[in-house]
Amino acid sequence: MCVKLIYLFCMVSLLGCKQPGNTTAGDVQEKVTAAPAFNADSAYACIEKQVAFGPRVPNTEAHRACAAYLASELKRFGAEVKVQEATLKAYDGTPLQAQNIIGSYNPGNKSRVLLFAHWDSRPYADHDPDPANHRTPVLAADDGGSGVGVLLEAARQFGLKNPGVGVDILFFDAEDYGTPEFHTGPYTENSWCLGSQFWAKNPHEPGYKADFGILLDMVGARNAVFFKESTSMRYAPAIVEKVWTTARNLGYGRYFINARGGGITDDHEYVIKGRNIPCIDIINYDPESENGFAPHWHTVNDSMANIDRETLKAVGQTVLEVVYNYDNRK
Ligand code: AHN
Ligand code: ZN
Repeated sequence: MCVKLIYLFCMVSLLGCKQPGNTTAGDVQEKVTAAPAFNADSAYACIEKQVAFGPRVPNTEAHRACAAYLASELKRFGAEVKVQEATLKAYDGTPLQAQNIIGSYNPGNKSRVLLFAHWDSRPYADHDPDPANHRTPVLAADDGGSGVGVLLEAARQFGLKNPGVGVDILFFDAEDYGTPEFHTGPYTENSWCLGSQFWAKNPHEPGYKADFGILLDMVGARNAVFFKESTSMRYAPAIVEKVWTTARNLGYGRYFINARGGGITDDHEYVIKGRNIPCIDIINYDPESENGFAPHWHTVNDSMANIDRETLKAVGQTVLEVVYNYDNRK
């Protein structure tokens, strides 16, 4: 009788008290789904910091300084950091001193999510309305800076709260050194995405695999629109649906449009084909607009003036939600 009473008392206190450790099934479920709040101010500051170096064009001092900054930030946020150096050949034969920068969380976990963005700046504003600017390097607040800014803030959150799953944040170099519009020689499609092409053939870890990947490209502009990009839909339709549904449920449906966009040559293509990892590209590209990309794209106006915290929040919170909710045992 006495033992039974003690047992009853223990059960009541176990169920009744919401102390740490005394979790009910409902609490456990809540914990799995609780992504931390993405701080858009912090992402914005990361973009400002990159832009302050000047255009991060390969073979320049700004590029070297920014690479050191990115690696040290990832370390500061608790990631295991690797820097992959390579000399890559540009469309015109110029040797580019490139660095792919990788920050890993839970490196021992076999189940992994790959989050990536390019960090280099385009050497030519060759889409500027003024031809006099075509050889001016781009500041790349949006085209380069924004994806990195969002992922650095995500990294800070991974350092504060373990996402459980393995996460690799990969900053690709030399994405934007593609054949310029003014070049009179042959146009080569594979002149873009040089850093990801190299990495796909020489991953930072032999045989590297991830369950899926998400590329962020131009995710910082005011009123950005993310359509379901074609290559993503072909190779990773389930990931597209997961991300777009998550965004809609968070109230970000005005950014993540529930319609198909065009196909974009981008880093995800090389990660998909080279490493057999299903990847998607979240990219500000409107198939119904005149040139598809935002008006500041590859112009001297790709500055902080276009960057909007609300867009950063929509993308960043969606990515955190997907990562913290991902459980490959489900
Ligand atoms: C092409 O223009 C072929 N691809 C666009 C990839 C890109 C450039 N993303 C950012 N800058
Ligand atoms: Zn670009």
